[in-house]
Amino acid sequence: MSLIKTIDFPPLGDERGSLVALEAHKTVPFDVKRVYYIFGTKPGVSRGFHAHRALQQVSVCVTGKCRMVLDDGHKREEVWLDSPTKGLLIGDLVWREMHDFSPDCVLLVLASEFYDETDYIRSYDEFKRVVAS
Ligand code: T46
Repeated sequence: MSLIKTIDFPPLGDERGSLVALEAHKTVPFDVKRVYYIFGTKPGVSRGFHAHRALQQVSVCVTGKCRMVLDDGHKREEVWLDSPTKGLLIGDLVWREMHDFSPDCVLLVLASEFYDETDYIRSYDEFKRVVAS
């Protein structure tokens, strides 16, 4: 089964332009407790390099693009987030890396839980051990 689970957000545009609505349990398959966004990423910088123990997230580049790499401890897959109507669903115990941010990239993330540093696995070796156990 592919690690890449994209969600197509229906564009609700009219003659004035475009609009996307993200609603819990409709376009986003969980209760949204937190929203954050990443912008102004410096040239050549990659981010992420961690997994979460119990967190679901949907990520979307509302402007610009970046390359998302996912790894479940057995395989690695990647996808470009390059459209404000394309979301990427990432569940528990998936290692993620974000690369090749365009200068205008704004990566919006909706999360199922409040911020909790203890939920992070920031060592790839530990991630492999947790996945294997
Ligand atoms: C993820 C990718 C896509 C907070 O205080 N609250 C928050 O909600 C978040 C997300 C971060 N922080 C603090 C923790 C660090 O001191 O902001 C700093 C940067 O966070 P981090 O190094 O985790 O950023 P990224 O870009 O590597 O990862 C973030 C999310 O943490 C992560 O869950 O999936 O974006």
